[in-house]
Amino acid sequence: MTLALRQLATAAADFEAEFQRVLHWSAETDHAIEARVAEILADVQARGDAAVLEYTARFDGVQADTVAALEIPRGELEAAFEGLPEAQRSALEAAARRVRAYHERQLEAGGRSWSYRDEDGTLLGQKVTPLDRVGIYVPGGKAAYPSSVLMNAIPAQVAGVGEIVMVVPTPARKDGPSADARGERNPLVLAAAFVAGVHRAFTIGGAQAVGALAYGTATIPAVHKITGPGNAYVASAKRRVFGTVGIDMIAGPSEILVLADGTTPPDWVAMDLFSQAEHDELAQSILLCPDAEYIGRVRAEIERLLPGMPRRDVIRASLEGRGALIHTRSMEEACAISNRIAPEHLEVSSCDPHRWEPLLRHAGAIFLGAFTSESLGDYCAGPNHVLPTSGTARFSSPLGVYDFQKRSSLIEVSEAGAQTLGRIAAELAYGEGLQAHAQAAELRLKR
Ligand code: HSO
Ligand code: ZN
Repeated sequence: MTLALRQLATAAADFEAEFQRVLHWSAETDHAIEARVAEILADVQARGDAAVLEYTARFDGVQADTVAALEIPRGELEAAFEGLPEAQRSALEAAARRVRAYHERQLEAGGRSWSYRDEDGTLLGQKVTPLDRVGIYVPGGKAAYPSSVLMNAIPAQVAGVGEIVMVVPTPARKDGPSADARGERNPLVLAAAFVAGVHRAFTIGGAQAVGALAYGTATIPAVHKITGPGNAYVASAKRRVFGTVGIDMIAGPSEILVLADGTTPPDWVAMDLFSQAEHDELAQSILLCPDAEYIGRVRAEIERLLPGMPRRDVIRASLEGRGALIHTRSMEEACAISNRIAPEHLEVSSCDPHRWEPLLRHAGAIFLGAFTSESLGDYCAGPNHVLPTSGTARFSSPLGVYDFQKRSSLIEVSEAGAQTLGRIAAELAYGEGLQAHAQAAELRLKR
C-alpha cells in the first residue's frame, strides 16, 4: 500500500501554489461550540459549585454530591507516585529534575527585579513578582500527558507561584459501573502532579472547569492565569475568560519540521516525523532537504516502518493530510522555507548544525544535530514542550517561568529629579490640556 505523501520541489514551476497548500491552516470557529461554551461559562459564574456538579455529571458521567468530593487529596497524589513501578518513578523524577534545572536558569537570566539611579539620584526599576495562584488544565482521555503536567507546573513552581491548582477530567468508564464514583484516574498524571508540586487537584474538566478556575466557586479558588492544552471547548473557554484571567496560548496540533543535509540515518528521520504525526490526524510533519536521493531514502523508510507502528492510522492520516517532503536547491533555501513555516519543533538534522542555526529565526524549539530527537525534548531534555504552533513562533515563545511572573515598574524621584522631570512633565501636560497633571508637577518645583 503506497502512502499519499506530498512531494514538492522548490525548483518546480508550481512550487508556490503547492507550498500554500502545505501552509494552509483553517482555524475555523465552530459557532455551535462557541454558543454552548458561552452558556456554560455564564452558568458557572452564576451558580458556582452547583453548575460544576451538573456539567460533570452530564459530560463525564461522574456523580458527586459536592465539589469537595471531586478534590483529589494531596495524599492521593503521593500514593499514586509511590504506587508506580520503580522505573517510571525514577524516570518521572529525572525528567522533573532536568526541567526544573532548565527553568531555574530562566529565572536567573531574566526573571529577577532590577533598579538603577539616574544622574539626579532618581531610582528607576522593575519589580518582578510571581502570580499568586494559577490553574493548570490537564486533558483527560487520549491526550492525558503526564509530561505536560511537569511542563506546566514546574515553571510555575520555579517562579514561586503561591498556589498551583490542577484540573483534570476523569470520565466514568463506559464499559460498566466505575469502581470509583469520581471516575477513572490516571496514576501517572497524579504522580506527575505530586512531583511537580501541584497544591490542589480537582477531577473536573471542560469549559466548566475553565469557568470555575476563572470565576471561582465556593470550593474552587479563583486563579489569575490558566495554562495547559485542551479540546475545542476548553480552547474556546480559555479565549472567553481571557481578560478576567491570563491565559498561556491556544495550542494547535503538534508540528515537526526536519531540516536535513542527508547525513542522518534516514530511519531516524522517518521516526522523528512519525513522532509528532502520531499525536493527531491534524499534526504536521515536514522534511526539507537539498538531496533528492536522500528524500527518496527517507520516504522508503517511512513506508517500511509505518505498518509496524501501533498508531499507524493516525500517522498515515496526518502525513497524507498535512505532511510534505520538500526538495530545496540548497540548505540556505531550506532555512528560508523553514522560517516561512515557523514550526513548533525544528530539527536541524545535519553534521554541521551550528552553520545553519544562525539562519533560523522562527521556531518554537530548535533541535541541533542528528542525536537530538525531538522526542527527548518532549519529555526530559529540560526546555518546555509547550510551544507556539500554527506559525505563531513568528511572535511568541515557549511557556516559561516568565509566564508565571508579572512586572511592576518602580519609580522614586529625588528632590533634584523633581526639578528636571517637573519642567518636562508640566510642558507636555499643558500641551495635552491637563491642568492637574501640570500643577502636580509644578507644586514640587523649587520657587
Ligand atoms: N509534542 C507535544 C508534547 C508531548 N509529546 C507530550 C509527548 N507527550 C507537543 O509539543
Ligand atoms: Zn510529542
